[in-house]
Amino acid sequence: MAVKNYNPQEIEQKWQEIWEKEKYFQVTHKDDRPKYYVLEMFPYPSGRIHMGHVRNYSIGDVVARLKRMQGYNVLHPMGWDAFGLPAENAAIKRNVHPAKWTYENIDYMREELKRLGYSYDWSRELATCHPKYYKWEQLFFLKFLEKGLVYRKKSPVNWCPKCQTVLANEQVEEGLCWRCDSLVEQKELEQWFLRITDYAEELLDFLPKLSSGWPERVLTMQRNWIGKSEGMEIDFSVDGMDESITVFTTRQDTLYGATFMSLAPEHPLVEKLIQGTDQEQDVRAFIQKVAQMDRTVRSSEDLEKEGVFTGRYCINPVTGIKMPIYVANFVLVEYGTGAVMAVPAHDQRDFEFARKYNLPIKVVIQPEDTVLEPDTMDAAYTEKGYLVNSGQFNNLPNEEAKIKLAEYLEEKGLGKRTVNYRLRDWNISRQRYWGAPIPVVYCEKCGIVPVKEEDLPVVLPLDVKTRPDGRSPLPEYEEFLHTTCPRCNGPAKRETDTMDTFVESSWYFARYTDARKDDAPFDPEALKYWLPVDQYIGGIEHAILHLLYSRFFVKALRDLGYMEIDEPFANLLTQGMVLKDGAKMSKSKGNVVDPDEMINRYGADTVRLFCLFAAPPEKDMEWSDSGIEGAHRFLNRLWRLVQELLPILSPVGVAIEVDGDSLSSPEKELRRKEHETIFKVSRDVKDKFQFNTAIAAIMELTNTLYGLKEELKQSENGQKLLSSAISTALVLLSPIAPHICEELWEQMGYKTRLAEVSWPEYDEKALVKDEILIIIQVNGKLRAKISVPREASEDEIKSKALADVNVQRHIQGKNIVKVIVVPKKLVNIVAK
Ligand code: L3U
Ligand code: ZN
Repeated sequence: MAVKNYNPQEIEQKWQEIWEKEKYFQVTHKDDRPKYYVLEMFPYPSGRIHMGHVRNYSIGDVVARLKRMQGYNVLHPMGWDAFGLPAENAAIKRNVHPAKWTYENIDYMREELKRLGYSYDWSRELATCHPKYYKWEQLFFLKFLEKGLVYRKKSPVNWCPKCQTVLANEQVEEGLCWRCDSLVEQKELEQWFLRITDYAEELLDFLPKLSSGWPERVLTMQRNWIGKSEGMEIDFSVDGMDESITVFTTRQDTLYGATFMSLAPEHPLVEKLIQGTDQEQDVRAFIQKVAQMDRTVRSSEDLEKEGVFTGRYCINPVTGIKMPIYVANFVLVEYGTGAVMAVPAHDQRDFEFARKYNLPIKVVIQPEDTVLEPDTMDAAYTEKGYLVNSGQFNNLPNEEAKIKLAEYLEEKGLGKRTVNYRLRDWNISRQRYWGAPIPVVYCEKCGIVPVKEEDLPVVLPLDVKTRPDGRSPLPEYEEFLHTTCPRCNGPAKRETDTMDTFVESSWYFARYTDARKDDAPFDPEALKYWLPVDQYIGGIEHAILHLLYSRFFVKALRDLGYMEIDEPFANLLTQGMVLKDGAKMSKSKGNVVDPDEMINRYGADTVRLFCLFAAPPEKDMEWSDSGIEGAHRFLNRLWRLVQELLPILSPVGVAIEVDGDSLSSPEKELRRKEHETIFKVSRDVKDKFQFNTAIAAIMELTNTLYGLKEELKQSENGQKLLSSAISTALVLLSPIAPHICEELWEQMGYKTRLAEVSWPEYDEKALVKDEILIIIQVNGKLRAKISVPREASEDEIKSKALADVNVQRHIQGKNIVKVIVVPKKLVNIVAK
């Protein structure tokens, strides 16, 4: 009989059509099974699927298919993070409309994903640039506005000159734009802010509750980003003025060592302090100079600390000494209060500043083992110690002194304990075109007026021409700009800023629960059934931005009554990168492997298998040509095995019940291997996602099948066991390489789809190795141990014993006088 060749293209298309036609992966929340919601971070429709997407989405698909087999009602949706700069920039470059470019990319990439055989419920597909999606986002904006969770203020912002837009703090990486690596500038603009800081405490408090499902690394990154510090606000009165300066410090134990004051150049009091002093001109020049500096540079440790004296002094509330007030480049107005009590002996930046400008250094914390002298110190002492030069607090350990000083200062009304966060409110205004319009208008009479709910969505006009310089066409687009005031019906102008695209990705996972709902953002019942996401999978690059914003959104929407959960993602898996020749695959490095090309050459199953086999999901994975060849060879080997045995195979089921005692030894061996494979694969994939070792176990089972098939295909019992073991291999491999497994399953004569089969159970008893250990003595001395089947005959044991290399060595050149076999125990060879 001619054996059919493995033709992935043919079978993959066939099965994708069947799954689609039979709506295998469409689910509803009206279902008795327990639910499982698995989600991968949805892509930007950038044009083509990247191998990084393939890896991300293959991991998700295995989880989805696996959970279905385990009896869950699995929600596995996909959509498009479709607004944003990349689309706009690409569209400008190619001179097409961002909408056209985006929707065409979506069509193209959807086909690419479909060719990979992912088990998505495509009926829930969404694109965030669609008015039916962002309509609800605009509604949330209005609700937030009503509640005071969104506000407008003028503030210094990060401005990317290349992208021509404002960036959130989270989008500035070491002073550079996260998108285009341009140096970020500072600008003063009226901006819309979401009050994420209202939730700082809760966002922090819930981190430990996530610790069982989230990587520790991500929790730490979020904790540091929120940056809670507990300390005090202390007031310093200004000498000769009716003003005081409030500082925030976590080191009130060093208050006696504060010898000068440093203010941020933007500090609101600076102007008053310098007016009419000799220093006025110098300070102004300095402020101008600092204004042009990048804020990240200003907060870096390497910054050359500079400042200028204001001509004024303030009074240290405990020592009474006059502290000169400086304006300094390293103090940022947005951290703490924008004023720092400088303790040069115990803070490195203050130390450098004091040395440079010859300011007094006073030691107030002494370590146990040495004595610090201000004149000989070459760095600040920032460790633990005992208080000195600190009046009534002398000799206290500094941690204790912190508490004592806090109590003392509060009692005297000189300060109060406070908590400070590093987290800032989220600036969501973007001065770009391709985003969701912010639904407010500016009325000459009424000021800022929200658009009426029933007038939503404020549709982003598509009949505009984007400008080559990247600036938004909206402020000059009259039809959009001019409107009437919802309150007074007078003339008004629309807001032309659009929302940060991270707003769209902060709630898309909830919209999937009923993506077509037209009269409300969510269906409460569906929402309640599906949320939270049980397993979220995506790149570590979103550890702070997206994951923090989404957590905030869920809490804010909960408090508005839209949902009941506290956290969006119960478990998080951050997959590693895809490398080629040790470097991240990227266009600029020219080391991109195109998934389409690989699918054309090897088929989707091979690409999926390789992505999962090459490394555990959390680790970086190195692309290798020999690796993908190897994955392909394995699928071919499995294919040929089934083709060759097809005439004797039958759809007996998986891990069939047999009477273990009546089996021959190769039958037993195969059965044991079959159950061992179920055991290993279940162990590796059910709770942890160690697909690589699971695949290795399935490969081993295939090897065993190759080794035993000739012997087993002779008998009816053997044929049954071969059928069972092959069925098992197909079931276990099916979440990873679903097409080939479905095809072979069908060829074996099964009438049900593999996609509907349950995850197999193993039989504990079948795992027991049915071999026994026999000790071999030569002339009464232990020389070897061999293992033989439990039911081996005396003759079999005898010949195996004599063939052992160690035994051979000891009987070499001697005559065998006698061989005594003690059944199941030992063999004694007498040789002279
Ligand atoms: N749309 C956003 C996004 O990152 C996600 C929102 C939820 C904010 C992974 C890689 C990436 C992410 C190595 C790549 C997913 C490219 C979608 C993508 N990915 N590598 N969209 O299209 O891992 O981490 O950029 O989880 O090279 O694919 O990526 S995305
Ligand atoms: Zn008005």
